[in-house]
Formats: sequence, structure tokens, C-alpha cells
Amino acid sequence: MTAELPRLSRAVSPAGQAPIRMVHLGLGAFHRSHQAWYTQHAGDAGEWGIASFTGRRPDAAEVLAAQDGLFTVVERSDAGDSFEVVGSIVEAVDGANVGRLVELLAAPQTAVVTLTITEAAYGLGTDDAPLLVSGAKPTTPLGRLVLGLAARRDADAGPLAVVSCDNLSDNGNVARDGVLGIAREFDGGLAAWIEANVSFVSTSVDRITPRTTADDVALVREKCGYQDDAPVVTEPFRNWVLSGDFPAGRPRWEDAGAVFVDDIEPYENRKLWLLNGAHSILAYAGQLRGHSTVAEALADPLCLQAVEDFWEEASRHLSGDDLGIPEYRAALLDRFGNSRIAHHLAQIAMDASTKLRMRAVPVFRAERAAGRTGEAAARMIAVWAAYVESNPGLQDPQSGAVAEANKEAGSERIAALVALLDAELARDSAVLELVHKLSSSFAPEVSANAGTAA
Ligand code: CS2
Repeated sequence: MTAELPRLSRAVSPAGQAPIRMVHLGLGAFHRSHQAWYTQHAGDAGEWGIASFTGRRPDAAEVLAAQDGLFTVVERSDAGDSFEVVGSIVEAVDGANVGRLVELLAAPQTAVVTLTITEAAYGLGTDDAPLLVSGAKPTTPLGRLVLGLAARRDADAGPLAVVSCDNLSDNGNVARDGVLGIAREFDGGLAAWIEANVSFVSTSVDRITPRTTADDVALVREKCGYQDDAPVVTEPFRNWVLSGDFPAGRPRWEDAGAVFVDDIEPYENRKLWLLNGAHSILAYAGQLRGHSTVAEALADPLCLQAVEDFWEEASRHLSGDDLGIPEYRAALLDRFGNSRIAHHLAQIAMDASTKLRMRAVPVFRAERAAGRTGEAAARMIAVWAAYVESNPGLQDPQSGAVAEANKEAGSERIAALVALLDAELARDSAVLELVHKLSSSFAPEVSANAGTAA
């Protein structure tokens, strides 16, 4: 029998309720451990409340709304856990409530829109355009954002900043292109207004945040003495690098450690290649070898070697002493090895065709342009190819095309998969041969347990 405990709320944990000046699209665990955490720790946090909208489902908003937007951040290190209630989300909203989004974006005091809508959501938005024109409610995050920006223009509510926090290189410009593509279809005047009034800020975001589990909920209950149905477990490490203008102001995130730079590209590449690239290698190679978490895969010498090899290749294209690549790599080994954080490889494996385009392709191309084979980058693609052969149902924005590729065999299959990542690489027979050769190197028959079954 579990005792009746009070639900987490502003009555249980008195937190000031800041006025809404930020809107977020993509209310999930990462948003809560990152942008919401940074906003809570800004020196002027009392002036910056967040209205956060879910993506596809209302669930996360319902759970959070029932506890006044409050949730517990559990920072988990090897040394133990620490608990903090975060109160910067003052309104949690079902993403389908486009009316509320429109209302908030039309309000002059709204100054910043942050996005964690996943890499896969930045398509050209061609599906959205007719929906907007016909007056029906858009269902994609960028479609909804465009509708909100149209309302802002109509209300003459002034400029604002859109801040992409998804793991894409040049994410500010990618967001701008996506938004303008939809806006142009909707109304040419709107696109011109957006170009003149909306600043698209690029950022590199980092904080490893696995999905919340029932055990996490039970732990918070036991340690904190209240019922929180939406805690978030994360590592102590966090990083946020931003580049761009905030024409209507922003929270003082620098007080919480955020860094503002003129040229973000080296920081983005460092994070996308070294952290996310290693994650993708571990996701496919690790699962092929029977592992389920990042820490388990990293403890397998074959997987670790594949990561180290990739880091060698990637590091050649990351210049600048202030990037501190050796320290960054050493820190990553520590972070990945934090076995108290159960970061599931299956979660990282999803949406590969978008992720590998950012994580493997640039290094592969740079290595080949320098006259080398790019074998370690090729291996990242190869282990994905091997993984989708035995796991054809893997979630992917191009799942139809992956299924088509899987109907082919041998090098034809590899060619079709590589074509989903990069047309030029797919035309290079040496590339295809290399990826094909490597795709059997982590096959299930050489799994970690293969030699032990006597
Ligand atoms: C991961 C990222 O799921 C994935 O693709 O590589 O979510 C990663 O954990 C974060 O970018 C860490 O900041």
C-alpha cells in the first residue's frame, strides 16, 4: 500500500509564476531538462514564463498542467542524484490547440519561440501549404508556427526570435527555410514580413536526457515526498551555444552558462559529429551486438574502437584550439560511461536517414575530399544498413524508401540506402563498395555472445 502523497503543484513547491514571454513547440523531456532548466536559472527568470506546446499527442501537456507546469529535474551522476523543482513552464498546452498558439504569438510581450520538434520535422513543408490555404488547422509544428506568425503580423505585435534547438547543422537557417517555404505558399506578403521581422537563431544544444521511466517516478515519490508524474532524469552536464539576434529580448541564459558566439559552425560540428555521431555508431553497432544502452555498448571494445576511429576522422575537420577537442572527447567517454543513466540505443536509432546526413555524411565527404577513404564514417552508415536489414520497422521519416531499398540485395541495397543520405556519395562506386564491405563487420553472427555459447 502506498501512502497518499500530495501532487506536485505550486502549493506544494512555491515557485513564482512568471508572465509568458516565451513559447515552446515540442514539450518533451529534453525541452524540460534544457531550455526550461536554463530559463529557470537565468538571473531574470521572474520575467520569463514559458508556454510549452506538445507535438503529436496531448499527454505530456495534460500531465504537466495537472501539476501547474512544475516538474522535478533529477540530475544523475556517478556520485548520486540531486533533485530540483523547475517552474519556468507556466502553461503546458496540447499542440493541437492552435488557437492558443495564435493568441500567444499575436501578443507583443511574446519575444522568443524555441523549437525541439525533432530533426525529421524540418521538411520543406509541402504537405502543410494546402492545409493553411484551405483554412484547416495545420498539424505540423512549422505549419502551426507559420499560422501563429501570420497572427503576429496581423496584430502588428512586432519582431521576435525563433530559436531552433534541434540537432541539425545550421538549424536557424534550416528553420527559416522551412518556415518561409510554408509561408510563401500561404501568402507572399507573410513571407516578406517574416523575413523582415523574425530572427532565426542557430544553436547547439546538449544534455543527455533519456525518456522518463516508471522507476524515475517512483524514485521522486520516495525521495521528494510528493507525486510528480513528469520528472526528468538527466546528466549534470549541459551546454548551449547560440548565435543570432533577439529583437524583442531574451532571458539572461548566460547566467546559467549559455554561450553566445558569432560563428556557431565549429561548435555545432563538434557536438553533431563527436557526440551525436558516436551515439549513432553505438545505436546500430551496439544493438547488432546485443547491447541495449549507451554505457553497455561503450564497454564493448569493438564498439568503442568504431567510435574512437570516427572521432579521429572527425577531429581532423574540427579546427581551432578553443574547441578543446581532446578534453571534449575525454568528457564524452565519461558522459557515455555514466551507467546510472540508462540511455537506450533504440531511442537514438530512430530517424536515421535524417540523423546520419548530419552525423556521418559531412565527415565522410571531408575525408574523401582530403584523399582518404573515410572508413570510420562509412562504418556508421554500414552499421545502420546492417541494422535496418534485420529491423525493417525502424521509425524513419523515409521509412517507405528504406523498405524499398530493403527489397534489393547486396550492393544494390547499399546503393539505395546511401542514396537516401547523399546523392553524390551514392554515385561513387568506391564509397558503395566500402560501405558494403563494412556492413557485415558487426553482423549478429559476430555478436558479443557468439563465442561463449558452448
Ligand atoms: C541522441 C541525442 O537521440 C539521439 O539522436 O544522439 O538525443 C543526444 O542524446 C542529445 O543530442 C544530447 O545532447
